[in-house]
Amino acid sequence: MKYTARGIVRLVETDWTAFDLTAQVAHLATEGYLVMPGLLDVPAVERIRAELADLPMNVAPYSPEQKFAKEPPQWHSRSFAELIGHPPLIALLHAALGEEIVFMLGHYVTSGPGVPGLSLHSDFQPFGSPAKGWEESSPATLRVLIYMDDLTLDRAPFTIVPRSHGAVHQVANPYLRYDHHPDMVTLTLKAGDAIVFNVKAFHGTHPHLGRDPRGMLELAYRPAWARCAGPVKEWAPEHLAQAPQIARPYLGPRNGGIAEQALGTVVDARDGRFGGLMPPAPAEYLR
Ligand SMILES: O=C(O)CCC(=O)C(=O)O
Ligand SMILES: [Fe+2]
Repeated sequence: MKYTARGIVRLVETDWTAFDLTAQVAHLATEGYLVMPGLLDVPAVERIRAELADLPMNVAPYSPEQKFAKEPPQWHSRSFAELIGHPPLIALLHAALGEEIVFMLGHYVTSGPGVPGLSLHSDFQPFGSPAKGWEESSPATLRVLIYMDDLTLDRAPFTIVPRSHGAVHQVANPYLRYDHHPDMVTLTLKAGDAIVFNVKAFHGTHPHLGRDPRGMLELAYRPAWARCAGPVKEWAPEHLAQAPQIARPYLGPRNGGIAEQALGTVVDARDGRFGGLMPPAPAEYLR
């Protein structure tokens, strides 16, 4: 068994191409994550990479090889903006989140040799934080990571603790981070593959031990009711005005959705439209 400074390397060997939509939703609901193989083809990845080449980037304090977009990439790259409504992704998101979906985040991250990796952490901050404000406080959000280069073992592969999104145990305080967790698994992928995960799941990366850089596109979506616990910045009107048609259904107000207005409402669920309350069972994909 291999180890890095972040812990054990135990590879997930699942054949993701065998999953239909029901199996995908079941895996996401039960395990807290899912891989969508070939979500983008290589020309689409390279088009976005070229459009992002002159996007201003911030450099991480811990490594000059880790860079983050300074501005939302979707207002800089037309192809990234179109990705917000990418039909195969949207089909999965509707199945997992329902009809009304709000796009909450677009991001672009590159990392290279020597980047130390991320300890296991949650992207759910129910009480906010000085660094992120209320940005990560939505109680129901899926993140989508699209890898632009093969995610090999030496290129900071993704790690996650399966089912940790459902833990109510004291060790699942979402403000804690972990290294060397024995239940952590590791994912390697091809360029254009995507990981979709519940932000409550504990995830991270191994260190970047190779020579070749890796690029990653990031998006996040929530169901309409699950607004953040406090105010977040709205998209600028001039950006919304220029957004491609395909992205518009998902560009509702970032602060929109007043869940508590439903308090006291009783819905007659006989017509079967509320099946999302019970996600499909693991039997669907363990078959
Ligand atoms: O770089 C990665 O693969 C994971 C980054 C991460 O933790 C995140 O995007 O929330
Ligand atoms: Fe994260």
